[in-house]
Amino acid sequence: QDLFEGVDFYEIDDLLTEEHKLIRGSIRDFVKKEISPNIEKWSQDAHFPSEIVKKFGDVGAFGPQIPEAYGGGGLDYISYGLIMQEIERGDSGMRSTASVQGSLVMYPIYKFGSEDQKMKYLPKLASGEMLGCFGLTEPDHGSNPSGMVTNFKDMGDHYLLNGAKMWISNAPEADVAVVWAKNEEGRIHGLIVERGMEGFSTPTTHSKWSLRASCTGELVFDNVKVPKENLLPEKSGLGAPMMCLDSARYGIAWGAVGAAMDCYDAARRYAIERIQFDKPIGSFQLIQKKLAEMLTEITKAQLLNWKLGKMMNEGKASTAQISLAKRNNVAMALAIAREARQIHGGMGITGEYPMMRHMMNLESVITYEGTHDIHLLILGHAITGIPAFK
Ligand code: TGC
Ligand code: FAD
Repeated sequence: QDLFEGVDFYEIDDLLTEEHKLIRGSIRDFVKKEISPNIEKWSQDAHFPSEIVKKFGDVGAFGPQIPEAYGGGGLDYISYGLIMQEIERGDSGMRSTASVQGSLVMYPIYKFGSEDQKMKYLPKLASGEMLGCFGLTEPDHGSNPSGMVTNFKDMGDHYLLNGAKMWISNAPEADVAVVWAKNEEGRIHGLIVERGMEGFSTPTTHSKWSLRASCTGELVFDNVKVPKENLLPEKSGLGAPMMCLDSARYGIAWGAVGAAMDCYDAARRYAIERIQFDKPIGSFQLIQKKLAEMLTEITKAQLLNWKLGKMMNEGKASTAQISLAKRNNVAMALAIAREARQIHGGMGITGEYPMMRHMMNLESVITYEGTHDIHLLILGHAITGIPAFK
């Protein structure tokens, strides 16, 4: 039974509106009902529950920050963050499904798409009638996406797309892919590629030890004819996918706090219940130190998220500010998952408790959307004005 009640040591709830708390409550209830009872089995079986897509749509988890006119929730960025936090409290892979759909598929179509593209895709993506994925990373270009080789040629009445993307969340089940590719001049553009287009395939990536309930795959383009109206017209260059990443990385900063809270909550309960040397292990100072440090780090991360959310709402959060939060919060969650696992002793490695699953999931989260070190370098660039990437 999922007994989670939330962590709010600093009364950060005072900074939230009634609407924020209602939204958080409804997603928390959803996670307890739809995700927690099943997530261990889905993860152990490496099963992506495709029925969750429609359910996410019904509960408003897809594109909460997209205007209602296009089927989104019309909500602010703090609501969006709270939704990601609650879903990742359940599982990082489930949050991946939702954040890719909202920030990496709906957001670019909303921000860079034509009115026809918005009307065609956004309502269906918001309702979960369609699932999308985002193709930026390639086998030879991960941290350095500007080196991508996937390309398209203007054939007069259509574009011809060739290349491959790797490590793409949702790919094996996606109906549409927002794909970043270079034109003949080497300029990056976004294209909407639909399942069923000839020459387009999405092989599944097997044998992951992480995000096992999320489906990951490749996108392979072998002379795919893409209609000209599928090019996102309003922005080109690497800045376009990077703007999508700003939104998704922000959601991950909140999501990681959810995973950390779940691990802390489990560890606190276990420390009080588990008896060794005739006492609850929570009476030992070493265990209390672990719990006190977890609570401290979660509280700091919550405050960071709230302030970042305010800046996102005002449109003034910088990429480096988002990097700081993503980097800090994911590393914090991973450290807490490890400590919480240790507090559970041998029981901690089983699926009876969530920490080991969170810990393995967070190894992907600390890698995708920019690795821990790439975010450090983004901060180094902001501090010194000197990019260390090249
Ligand atoms: P750089 O020279 O810095 O920039 C190239 C052009 O892009 C512009 N730009 C931005 N514009 C708007 N917003 C941003 N955040 C921007 N960042 C960069 C920049 O102004 C420049 O424009 P222009 O007009 O001058 O050309 O680029 P670089 O090639 O040196 O690379 C910089 C670096 C390394 C920081 C960047 O490429 C990076 O962040 N690498 C990490 C790659 C990454 O995060 N990939 C994520 C793939 S998607 C994913 O992982 C989804 S997982 C989802 C899930 O399952 O939840
Ligand atoms: P590399 O770039 O090869 O990096 C390897 C190591 O080198 C890292 O430690 C890195 O920090 C370090 N490194 C690289 N460059 C430098 C440098 N200049 N200075 C110092 N160190 C450096 N991508 C998508 O486009 N869409 C998705 O939906 C998506 N989903 C994903 C899901 C999962 C489960 C995973 C694991 C990845 C996903 N990714 C996705 C890809 C992800 O964004 C990349 O894995 C990530 O950006 C790192 O790229 P890479 O794996 O090629 O590592």
